[in-house]
Amino acid sequence: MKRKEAIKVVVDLLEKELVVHANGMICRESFTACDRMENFYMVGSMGLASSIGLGLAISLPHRKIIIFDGDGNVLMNLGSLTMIGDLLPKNLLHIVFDNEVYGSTGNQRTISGTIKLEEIAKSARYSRVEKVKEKDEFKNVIKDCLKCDGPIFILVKVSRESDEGIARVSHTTETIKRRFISAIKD
Ligand SMILES: Cc1ncc(C[n+]2csc(CCOP(=O)(O)OP(=O)(O)O)c2C)c(N)n1
Ligand SMILES: [Mg+2]
Repeated sequence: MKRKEAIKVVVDLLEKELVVHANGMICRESFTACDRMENFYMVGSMGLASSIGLGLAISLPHRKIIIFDGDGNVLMNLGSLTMIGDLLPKNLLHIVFDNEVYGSTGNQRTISGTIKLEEIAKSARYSRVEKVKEKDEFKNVIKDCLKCDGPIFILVKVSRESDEGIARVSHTTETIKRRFISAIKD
């Protein structure tokens, strides 16, 4: 499964969930699939989508918070997983698109091929941890997880391909923030 296909699987099932995106191609592919007010696109700050998602989950317990993360991003901020495991927000769904590379900057190898991120999530007390490779399997898992309490961690194994020339997020950072704040108020 390509990362853009995996992203589309989730996007097609979304309603009012708030989605915090890790930086890089994950933002661009989600923006291209469906640009939503409820999307917070992280620009620049690698690793922090999970920290922002955790903060939102604690502040907005009535809203479902989804994190679109990458393996390189998770590895940069592993402490965030342990903080999620300490606070155990029920409304948090953490999805990691794992291509075993820093895809957005030229496919340099990450260590997610040898270090099992799903085992770290289990140790960090996520209430449910899934690892999926196939699209249909991912569809079924995500449908179920959207209905369940968390914190849930889904590791989605994806290929390294990206589309040449895919659009960048065209909003300014101020617009991303303003739209997202109005989506939170809804
Ligand atoms: C602190 C910091 N280091 C490096 C970068 C450059 N950078 C942007 S995205 C990215 C790769 C992210 O990798 P991953 O989370 O695995 O996502 P992928 O691109 O593979 O989907 C890197 C290294 C950055 N933005 N910030
Ligand atoms: Mg990656």
